[in-house]
Amino acid sequence: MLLLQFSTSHYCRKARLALGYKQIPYRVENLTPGLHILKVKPLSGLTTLPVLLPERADLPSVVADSTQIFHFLDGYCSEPSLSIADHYLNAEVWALEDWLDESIGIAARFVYYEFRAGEGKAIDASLSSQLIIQTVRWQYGITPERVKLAASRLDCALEFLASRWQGEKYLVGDRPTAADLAAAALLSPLALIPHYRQNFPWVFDRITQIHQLCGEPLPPGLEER
Ligand SMILES: N[C@@H](CCC(=O)N[C@@H](CS)C(=O)NCC(=O)O)C(=O)O
Repeated sequence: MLLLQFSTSHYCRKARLALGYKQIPYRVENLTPGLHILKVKPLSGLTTLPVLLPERADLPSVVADSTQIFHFLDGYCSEPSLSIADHYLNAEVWALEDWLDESIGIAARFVYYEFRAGEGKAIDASLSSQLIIQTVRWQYGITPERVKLAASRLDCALEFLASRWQGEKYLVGDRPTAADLAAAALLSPLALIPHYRQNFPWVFDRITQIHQLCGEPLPPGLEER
């Protein structure tokens, strides 16, 4: 299988966690932001990564969107499953996965790029890096007002996740599911931000554990642990 990705994207990390969790061998092709559209749009009709190419005649030729990749991988390799056999619990898994994907991953992106452009500029103050950060901010419409809303959305999410990840071991049920893998990937950009590291250390313990379980290298900010 071939995963088309941006090496630093938290949504691409999400796809890698699932591939790793299921121990499916795969290769990656890192695309250049902007130019990626020339390759991706004809394949999927979308402009976003990750895109998975299963590269087998009996399988779909293209699976685009990290949530669709999760579903595809669950069908391709049923164990370990990203789902739960119980119908109601499974509905909760996929509702959480969708919320994390459509809302929390985007909020994390907003807060992360605001941090990298301001307080966290020293992480890489080079002109090229700051240019990329400013381009991303423009592309996604990241303004201080929208960052404030994103930060309050994250506070709400972390309060909810605390009730699950801190108390029980996993977000739904007694083993990892699509919801845990999505949360581990989509909250990973916060690992570089001192506010989150200081106030929510349990988030980063769980992110670390899930990455280890999936055989995926830790995200920036957690590597040395
Ligand atoms: N819901 C999508 C979101 C993916 C996404 O936002 N990917 C970003 C990178 S983090 C992207 O490809 N952006 C480029 C673009 O929108 O042109 C998924 O889960 O795959």
